[in-house]
Order: sequence, then C-alpha cells, then structure tokens
Amino acid sequence: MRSSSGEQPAQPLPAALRVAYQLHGVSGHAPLTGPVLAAIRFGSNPGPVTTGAPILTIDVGLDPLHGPAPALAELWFATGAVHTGRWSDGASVPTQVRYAHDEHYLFAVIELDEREHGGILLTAEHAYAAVRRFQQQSGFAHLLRMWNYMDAINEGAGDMERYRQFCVGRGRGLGEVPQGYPSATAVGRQRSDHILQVFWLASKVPGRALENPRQVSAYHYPRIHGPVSPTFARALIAPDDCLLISGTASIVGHVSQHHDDVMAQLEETVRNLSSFAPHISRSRTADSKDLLKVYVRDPAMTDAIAARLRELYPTGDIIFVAADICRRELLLEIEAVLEA
Ligand code: 3EB
Repeated sequence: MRSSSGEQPAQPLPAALRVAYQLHGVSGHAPLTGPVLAAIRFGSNPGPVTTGAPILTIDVGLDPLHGPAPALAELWFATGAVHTGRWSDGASVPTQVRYAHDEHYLFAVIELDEREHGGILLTAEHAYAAVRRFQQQSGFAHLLRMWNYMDAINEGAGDMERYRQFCVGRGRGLGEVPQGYPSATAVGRQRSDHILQVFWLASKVPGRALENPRQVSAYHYPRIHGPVSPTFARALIAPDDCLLISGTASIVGHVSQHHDDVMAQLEETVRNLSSFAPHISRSRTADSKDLLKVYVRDPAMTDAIAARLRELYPTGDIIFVAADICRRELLLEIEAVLEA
C-alpha cells in the first residue's frame, strides 16, 4: 500500500478506485462519466446506465428508500479498458460467473436459484466453490470485497436460521483463504425471488485486511452464533489505498447491542465505523469521496436515520435500501467506501 515511508512499491499502484451512487431524477447528483466496470442497480425498475462501453450489470432486488423511489445505481469506475465475459464450472447443474475486468480489478457475479441447488446451504456451497475455482484461474486472485444478497435471511430457528445455513455453505465452498478474507456484506431481500446473489471485487495484487478493535473478528465468533463462523474481514485496504468497510452493525465484542432501539444501534454502528479512521488514506484529494450504504430493516425509520447521518457525515454520499439484517435483533447495517 501507499506509505509515507518513502519506500518504492514493488509494483506500480493501480489508479484509484472510484465509486458513485447515481440517483435518477434526484437533483444534486451530477451525471457521471468515464468507463464503468460494474453497475449495481437497486429496485425493481432500475434506470438505464449511461455508458456505451462493455459493463457488468448486477440487478439486486433491494428497494431504494428515497421518497418516491427513484432508480438507483452504484457505479464502480474502471481504471482502463474494460473486458467482459462469462465462465462456467463443469458441474452437473452449472454455475455461471459473469465478469468484467480492467488491467487491475475484476468485478464478478454469481446468481443461483435455491430451488435448483437444494436450499440455501447447498446453494451457498456451490456458489462459493465456484468463486474459489473461478478466482484461481481468473488472474485476479485476491478477493477484496464481497456482497451476499438472499431471501428471508432470518427465517428458521437456532442453527437452522437461513443466515447461519448460508454461513455453513459459504465456509465449506470457499475453504481456507490463506491470503485473508475479503470485506463483505450479507443481508436479506424483503421480497422473495429465490436467488442467492454473490458479487465481488478482486485484484491482481493483495489488499490488506483489517479487524475492528471494538469487535471480535467474525471468523472467531463463538459457537452461539452458529456452527460455522462468517468468513469476512471487518474492512480491507485495497491496493490503491481505498478503504472498503464491511457491513457494520450494532455489535460490540460479538454481542448485539440495543435490541429494539434503532437510533441507539445507529450510534453504536457509527462508533464501530469510527474505529477505521486511522486507516483512511493519507493521499486523499478534494475529489475523494466517502460513500455510505445503509441497510434499513424498517423503512419507516429511514428519515430519522438519514437526518442523524447527514449531521455526522455532511459531505458523504449516503444511500438507503430496505433489507433484513443477519441477526433478527439488528435493525440496520452500514457499509462504506472511503476513496483514496
Ligand atoms: C456482523 O458484524 C453483522 O456474513 O458476510 C456483516 C458483514 C455481517 C458481513 C457476512 C455479516 C457479514 O456479524 C453481520
């Protein structure tokens, strides 16, 4: 990573990762230009993506929470020419990976129908086994950031809860990751479409995983949270020095805090996010942005949450989407990209 020590980096640093939220029909967000690697589109009627170049489009069934729900897209800009493609494993029920890459970064997605793979555990196992095999031969060996969107994340009791079953399948499919885990998000859609959607950002050179001093590492959670621990890092510094913060909730140590009080959960979550302040890149410019995505269980709470967050992060770009969080007592989760 870029450092102030004056050492020469072993390889040239990739150009900075740039991310933007594009809100159609909302003033104050200028149209964005430049080659795009991937567009993640929210809502059931996503708007057009304004690019003529090859691009990976990922439509997620999470609804934006911005008043009269305009179309919302999250754009990951490319650092050079973009190539797109598809890859398939040889399994009897094949798993397809759609991807786009430039010289430094790769974005990819797997979408599997749970009904074809025998439930959430096996679907997650198939998806992650495919991630592993694809990554090994892709030329972009290092997982930086992963998102997992699924149906009914809190359905089922105890170890049968679907999130915990997902964690079992993910752990089995992915196996050991000696390079370290990526940062991640795992949340639930609020309307069923039977699809497990896994998408990720990877690179040719490794990032640097970070843990949160206020929290037990998820991969060391005690048994009470499920038979297989979640396999993600709390945050990761990408090769360009961009800080990718995982979905962060009101958890201290390994215990959920402030059950049934969304505003208290918000304050705790913000304290957790603040742990990463020492890792914000020193090479930031006036163009560097902070992007926050807030997953809100009860859409009626959006305005109160938004008012407080705009106070705390007046210059940040903040979007809100409706989602269920992976523990039923958790009412919100926030992920962030702090550009280098
Ligand atoms: C937590 O801290 C809240 O399973 O990939 C946050 C981010 C959470 C990622 C995952 C889960 C995941 O345990 C839940």
